[in-house]
Amino acid sequence: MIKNGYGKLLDFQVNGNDIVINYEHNKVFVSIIRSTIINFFVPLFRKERNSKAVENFETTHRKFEIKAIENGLEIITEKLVVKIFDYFKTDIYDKTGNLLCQDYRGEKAPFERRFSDYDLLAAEGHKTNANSDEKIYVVKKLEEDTYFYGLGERSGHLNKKGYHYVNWNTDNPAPHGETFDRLYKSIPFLIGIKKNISFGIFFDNHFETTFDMGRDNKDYYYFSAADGNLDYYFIYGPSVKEVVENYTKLTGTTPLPQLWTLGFQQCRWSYGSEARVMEIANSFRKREIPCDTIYLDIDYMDGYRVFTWNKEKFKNPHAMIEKLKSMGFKIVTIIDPGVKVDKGYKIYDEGLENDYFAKDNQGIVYRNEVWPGDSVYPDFLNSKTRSWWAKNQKIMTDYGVSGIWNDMNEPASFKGPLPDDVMFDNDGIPVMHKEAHNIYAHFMAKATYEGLKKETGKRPFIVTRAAYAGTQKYSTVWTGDNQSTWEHLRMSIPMLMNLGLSGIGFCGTDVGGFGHDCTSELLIRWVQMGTFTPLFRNHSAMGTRDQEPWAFDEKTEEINRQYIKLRYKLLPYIYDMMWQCNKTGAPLIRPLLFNYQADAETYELNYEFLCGDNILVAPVVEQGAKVRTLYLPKGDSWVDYWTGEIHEGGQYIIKNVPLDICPIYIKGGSVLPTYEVQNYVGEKEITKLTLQVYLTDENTSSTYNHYVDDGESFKYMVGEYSNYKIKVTNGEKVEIKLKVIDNNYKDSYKNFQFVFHNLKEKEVIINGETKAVDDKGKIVIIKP
Ligand code: MIG
Repeated sequence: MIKNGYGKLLDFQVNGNDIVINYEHNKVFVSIIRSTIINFFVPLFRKERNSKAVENFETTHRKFEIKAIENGLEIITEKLVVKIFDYFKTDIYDKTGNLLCQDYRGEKAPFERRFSDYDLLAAEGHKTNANSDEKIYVVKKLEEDTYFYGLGERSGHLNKKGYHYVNWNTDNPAPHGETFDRLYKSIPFLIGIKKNISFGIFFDNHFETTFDMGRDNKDYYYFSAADGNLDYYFIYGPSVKEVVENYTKLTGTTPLPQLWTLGFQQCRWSYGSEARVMEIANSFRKREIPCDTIYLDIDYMDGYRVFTWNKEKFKNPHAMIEKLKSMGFKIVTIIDPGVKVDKGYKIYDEGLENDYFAKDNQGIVYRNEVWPGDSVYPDFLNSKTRSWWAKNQKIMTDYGVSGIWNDMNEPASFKGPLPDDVMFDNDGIPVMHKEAHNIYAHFMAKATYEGLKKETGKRPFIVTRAAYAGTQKYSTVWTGDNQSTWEHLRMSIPMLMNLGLSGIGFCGTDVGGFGHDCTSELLIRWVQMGTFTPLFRNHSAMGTRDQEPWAFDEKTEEINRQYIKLRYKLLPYIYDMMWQCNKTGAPLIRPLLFNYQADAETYELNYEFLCGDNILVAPVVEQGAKVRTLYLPKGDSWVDYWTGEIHEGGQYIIKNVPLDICPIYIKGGSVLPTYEVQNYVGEKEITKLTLQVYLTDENTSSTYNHYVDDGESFKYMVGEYSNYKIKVTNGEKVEIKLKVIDNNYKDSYKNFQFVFHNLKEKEVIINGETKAVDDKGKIVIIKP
């Protein structure tokens, strides 16, 4: 529904994959993107589609039928039936006639919002109805048994039914709570499940948008925008997995990361001198707590001038970083968008001279204030600004920096928000801030990605705070300024799961919490959870108590070490899952429903998750907890990682959770590839892959794909990787087939070791040969 409405359907024309529908008051364009993806486009603001999320997406000619029906038309693809009527009312069915998504036929009727009998607030012009002045809105009928997910980074529960959210990238330093309707990222992608059928709606509009999942009125859900085009995709599953796969086909998947980025990372606002950085680095090595990465927060700079160093605190950054490299550490430095207004400062002068900054409506470079004081904002929507910014990365990589951390890119501003009419040149199609805001960070990340790629030739590592749909192509994200509270540990789990479902495969939270003082117990429980999240970074704010793994007591340190080591042991598994994520969009951290959609018991599990296909984690999220209740989904058996005990799926169990135990369950039949623990990636030459085989049910078989490459370059893109297929059949005997599918990575393993769990003295046959297991009855080594 839009301001002028549509009126009656007059006629329609078909042109390749596109259908143009003429209404009395408007034209609607429907495109058959795939048999499972339909795009609806009404050019209310710009004539052309103006997506910043979808790049280089090719469609070939699609097969579909179209026919006129009473008051409308019907489009039939291989998977969907789409009926479009007068007033652009649209109903979408699957091929067996299930109604998946139906436009609501009534008027929007928000709940009453009362102030007082004499409605002072309303008289003063305050809105009484949510979003009644939105320019565009689409209202869909809501059925009771519908569950919602996605929408990026959100506080609150996993299932988004009953929530109301706004997409407007926002840096709000107050402790994030369930009442927050907006955070740093805008990902207008909603997933629904209704009667075990899943679909997605991607509303590709980067103005301020709103999603309301039945909060306004239990009979409908809607999405709306302050301005821009109506441009949305209906994406069919029927599994959530396929919806996510299709969405990431459109917006891109997470690129394969460098292996070290999956190791442990230590951050702090700020390690502000070379001496302190070295002290931290030495501590990790001395204490044998694995760690790959140390971050430098804003204080490494000279007066917060981006691309500079405080040479008093860091006399010779290059030498320091070389030293750290020899110890196995990679350095990631923060780079904010705000450029200090300062004549004689190279970045400012260059930007000014070449017109790289955003301007006010009078054409004067716009100023606000951020960390460096008076600052200007690079116009990242401009390709020439991006090329310049990309080149600036060389300043950092020449010092030896391995990754870049982009903060404050909502963009944040200390002197009030940027006015709507701050102008971005946007390659000659000027846009106002209200159109640029939500995609600002996206283009900053893109520029950074391209710069790092060019300068290092390696897979870029970037962490960004703000993002839009599709930013996963360029950057990892973290969830900004959480607090060291139990509530925030809890909140982070559904938040990361929904980020994953929203295409962001590489994400994490500040482990231990950013603001506020952490406690030993909270850090332990947070590290246990972080072990299984893609970005595993401990970070805390200026002025808070120390939060490094050793900052509390020996027991806390020991448990930190134990879990961080577990992470390094699991690296090949986590890397496999990131490889899968790159191919299909399937996120590492995901809700149980992603793999067990037929089991509706999984739909509202907020505090447990799957780490890839094979590991279920139910972190302890309460202070002092002695037990943790958790659900094991139907359809598989589950092996308690700690005790080896086997549980049937489809039941709740209660697990004792002393401080050092985080409940971890391995899916029956799993093969988990593991490495020898290292203090950092590359410390040891890995010549042996250990395959942990979890045997449970008799007469079952399972397969696992293991991927390996050099872990840093782009050579895998020209085929330099190896891929192994492992098939396990658990019958009277245990039969293993280990096959090399692709064998183009020259430095691949020399040995494979199998570790059998629950073997029960069965005969083991590997690639047709009976193999002797060792005295523990468990280990076989072969050279293929
Ligand atoms: O206004 O760079 O979310 O991780 O340590 C605060 C200082 C700016 C906010 C980031 C946080 C970082 C901090 N930054």
